[in-house]
Amino acid sequence: MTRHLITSAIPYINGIKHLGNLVGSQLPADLYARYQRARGNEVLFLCATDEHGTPAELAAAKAGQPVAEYCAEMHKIQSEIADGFRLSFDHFGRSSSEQNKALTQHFAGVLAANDLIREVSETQMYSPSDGRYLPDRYIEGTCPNCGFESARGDQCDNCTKQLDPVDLINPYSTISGATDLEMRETKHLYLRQSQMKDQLDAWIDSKADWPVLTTSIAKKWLHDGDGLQDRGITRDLEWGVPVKKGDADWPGMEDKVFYVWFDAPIEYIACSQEWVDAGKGDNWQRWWRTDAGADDVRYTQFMGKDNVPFHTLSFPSTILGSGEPWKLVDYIKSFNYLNYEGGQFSTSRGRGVFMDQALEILPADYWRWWLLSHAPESSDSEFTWENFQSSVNKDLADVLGNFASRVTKFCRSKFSEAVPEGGEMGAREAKLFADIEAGLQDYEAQMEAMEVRKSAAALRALWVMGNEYLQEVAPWSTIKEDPAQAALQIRLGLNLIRFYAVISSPFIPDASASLLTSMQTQEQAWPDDVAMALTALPAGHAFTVPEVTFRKITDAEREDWQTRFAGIRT
Ligand code: B3M
Ligand code: ZN
Repeated sequence: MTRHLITSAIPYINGIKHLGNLVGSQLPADLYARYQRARGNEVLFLCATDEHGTPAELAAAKAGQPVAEYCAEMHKIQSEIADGFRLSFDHFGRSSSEQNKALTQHFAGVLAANDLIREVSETQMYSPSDGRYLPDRYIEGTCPNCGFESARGDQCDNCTKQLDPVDLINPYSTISGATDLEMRETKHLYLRQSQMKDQLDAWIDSKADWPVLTTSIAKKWLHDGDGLQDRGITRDLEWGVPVKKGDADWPGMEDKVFYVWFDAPIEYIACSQEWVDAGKGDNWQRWWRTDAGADDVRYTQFMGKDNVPFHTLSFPSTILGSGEPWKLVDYIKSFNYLNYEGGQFSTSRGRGVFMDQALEILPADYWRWWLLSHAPESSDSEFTWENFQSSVNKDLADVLGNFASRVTKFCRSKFSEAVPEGGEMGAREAKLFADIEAGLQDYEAQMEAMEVRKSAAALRALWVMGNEYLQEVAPWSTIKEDPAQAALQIRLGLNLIRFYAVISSPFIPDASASLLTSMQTQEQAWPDDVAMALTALPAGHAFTVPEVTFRKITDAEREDWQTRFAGIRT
């Protein structure tokens, strides 16, 4: 038995995530967690909301709520939607937790003691009317490039030019509209990542089995230009983890908080403490501390490609730089982007389908299947309503759903609602067993390798084998001359339904559970022995005909959704 620690990138708190976010981290992480549990391994699967930083402050201000209240509400909403998609987190934590605050301050303290933090003086926009320094996004003004009047401090939305707040003509505070902004000198902390460069380089080199997408991004940051740069880890905000060295104050840093990307990955660890404190587990150390047994843990992280630098370089700098026995990640699975109908999914522009909307129109399994079978692994992929309709209708309704329905209905009408007694298996059945065994091995290998699309294809191939068998042996014809032979074929068909329910559960957990219920069994051990698994339901075992497992999406529905989700979410 292996112990698997699995984390998904933690979604920002500032709103409901779209399907592109979901397929880039949480959903494939769930697939892997469910698979490893199904194989009998011990799994700790963690996720959380990423609650600090400017985006959280801005979203709360827009909602007219205090930021703590906004985060608490949004956490609850995101948590419910995660349940709706059947994301099987052992704990869904919050980066604003007390546990994360203490741990973040602890790491800063040990990094400082190890001389890996330096203080830097910088000039930054200060707003006397607001009584605070303004982050780039809190400053707007006229773009020096195109004349657009509400260009942001970091970028002009009109001409896309990257800007520095000092470039803006007539800059003003977006908080109060104040124009009396001034440049002031302020001190910030930098993590000396450049000191860790060789160590990180050697560590990345030792990961020959990682996806190229992951290592190429890490290498680029390590070697392009002047190489890995030190990184600012403090900000002039109110909402965040106050800057301290462990429990001790940090002179000159009284009004500052840590940068959101410093504390967010530390939440992976803090989340396991939250899990224990919530009474769901009793020992987080054996997952995270190599001096408490975590050397035996296999730790896998899932994320979109934009998050890779922080997970391959920044967070490892924190971990390695601490000099303490923390568990480092063993494998980083990263994803490209999912596009939407010829453009990008976009949270800020409200473009695409958002997680709550998706669940309003169809159950989770339909989405899980499409998203995972089209995961953007080797390149970006695209969601179109046509492709969604055709994949769901073919794979789920025609192949899997129809198989379950034909076999059970035929049995009910020609025999009874119980597994029929049957004759001896012959050559065709032996071939099916062999095919299924090989197909299952392929499926397992792809799942182990986290090849998400290939896993989906391998699973579908197994469903197809059952259909082909049924089509060939045609029990509806056999029954006329040889009822015992037809009974045998149907008995095998019923066993295949149970087998499919078991092996498909990581992809489509609800459909799997309802097929098992129809087959009136809870026997869902992984089919290590295919011959045994395909004879598990004995003659006389009662079942019921399942309700429609998967229904087809009609053209009218598809057109309706296409129109409904063509616009901008407000
Ligand atoms: N919240 C970015 C994102 O949701 C960020 C991930 C943090 S992982 C520690 O894409
Ligand atoms: Zn401009």
